[in-house]
Amino acid sequence: NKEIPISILIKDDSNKPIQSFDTVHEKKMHLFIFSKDLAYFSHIHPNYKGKGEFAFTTKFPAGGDYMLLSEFTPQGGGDPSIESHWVQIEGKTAKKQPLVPDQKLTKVVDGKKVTLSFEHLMAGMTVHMNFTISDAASNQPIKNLQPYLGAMGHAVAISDDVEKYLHIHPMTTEGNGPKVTFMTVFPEKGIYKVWGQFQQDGKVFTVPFVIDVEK
Ligand SMILES: [Cu+2]
Repeated sequence: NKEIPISILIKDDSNKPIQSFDTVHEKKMHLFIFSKDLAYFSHIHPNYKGKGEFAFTTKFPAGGDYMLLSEFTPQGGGDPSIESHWVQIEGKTAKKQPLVPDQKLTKVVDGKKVTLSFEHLMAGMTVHMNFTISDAASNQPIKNLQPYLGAMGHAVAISDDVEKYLHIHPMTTEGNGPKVTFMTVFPEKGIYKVWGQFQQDGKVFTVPFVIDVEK
């Protein structure tokens, strides 16, 4: 619960700082923070200071282990690099939250009712994940989503052992809601936590689901 300044230095194989990074989805770096039990999630855009160094400050909600996972693309480097690092935060730890698959894939977040649906939810094959968003109070479909970081939404999925990570962008966007479809392949069966992030009226909302991917 204290603001902690953190810097990340990106070096190449010969230990030299990488100087230039491509802007991808409007940012040079996308950083995700997960608590070990995946109860806590944060998506941050560190500032690029130059000479390979990115910096940000953040507050961790409790003591314990957190994974910092960054995505960045060295200029001319093609696919994004994904690097992760565990940090240990001092202080009183939170009670570990068990990761249990949701029985009902509908959540209400910030006045929005969000339903997640799939055609097939199996490892190793293409999965279409549909997020359907309505106004929780009026039950009316939301049709005025705004692009968030250059897409109609972003989704991140991570396995319960915090080993397998997926950053998923929507397929061709049809309008501005109420349905946003993402396409991905889960590499292995197991329990994953998924966070969908969308924007309406200039505000980002994040909706989490815990899903069980079959073999
Ligand atoms: Cu980002």
